[in-house]
Amino acid sequence: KILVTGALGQIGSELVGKLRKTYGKDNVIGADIREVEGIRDAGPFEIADVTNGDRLMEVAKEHKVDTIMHLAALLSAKAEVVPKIAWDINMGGLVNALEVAHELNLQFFTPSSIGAFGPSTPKDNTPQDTLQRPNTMYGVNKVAGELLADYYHHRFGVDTRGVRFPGLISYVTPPGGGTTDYAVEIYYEAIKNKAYSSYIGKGTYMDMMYMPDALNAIVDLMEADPAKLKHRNAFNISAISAAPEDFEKAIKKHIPEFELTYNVDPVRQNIADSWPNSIDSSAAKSEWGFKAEYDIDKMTKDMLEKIREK
Ligand code: VAH
Repeated sequence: KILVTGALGQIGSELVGKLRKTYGKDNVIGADIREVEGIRDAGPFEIADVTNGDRLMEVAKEHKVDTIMHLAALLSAKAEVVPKIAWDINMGGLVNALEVAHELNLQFFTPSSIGAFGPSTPKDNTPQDTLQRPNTMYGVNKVAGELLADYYHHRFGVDTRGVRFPGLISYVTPPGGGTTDYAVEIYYEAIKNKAYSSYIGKGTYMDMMYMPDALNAIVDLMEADPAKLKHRNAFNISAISAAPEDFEKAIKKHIPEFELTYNVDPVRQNIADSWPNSIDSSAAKSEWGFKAEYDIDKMTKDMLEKIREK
């Protein structure tokens, strides 16, 4: 049985569905700080604030879970607006979730991010093991989170695992407060207005991945043979390295009159500039068989179709 925190978020809302399809509806408990109409019709759901460790423990015990997937967090741009709150949620929530995993001997997953790298990190084909001195609160949270999850593994034997997610692109639940969110907005705007004004500038490369590949990566990593894992928190994984003009090119194949313009937001541009252009996923490929199915053209075709259906 799996407890998923952040169940209403960009990853959590689709991860719960994927896990219920894979392991059975009643074996996946969604938890978030609030509930939405009808959420309990889809399966077990609990209201829990991850900064309340006792509540998290109570929910995990009540549902007799054997795994916790901790997705509740504030993303990069939002965290720069409220850094202290981001610390409390991102680190307070994480240590509470790790304590639950430790006390109840649960398998544990939490994502890191390309945001765990900073301006002094090698930007092209960023290695699995390299310098990590991010200069954003989110990045500080992600590096500290990686070290904390590794600590619970080597100190207490908790089976903690994680991936460094690139920017995730999905059509189900739009992300909130991220830096890579332009790559989601662009598809919605392409359908609605055949135009989009990007807050990230031309030539700004970042790693990206379609949500189905991200969800498969979580399941594949959690099901991997632990004896083969030389790394734990957290594996570099990426599918696409792209700049705004690459999305424009891919979209124009379906909507030829699509117009991309730029109105750079310095705050989010600074964050994006501090991140790698492309990361090296070879450790994930060799240690647990990571593979991505969607390149930018295959993702674009599916995104536009699915958004049109919505
Ligand atoms: C963000 N989408 O933009 C998240 C993610 C790699 C980016 O961490 O903050």
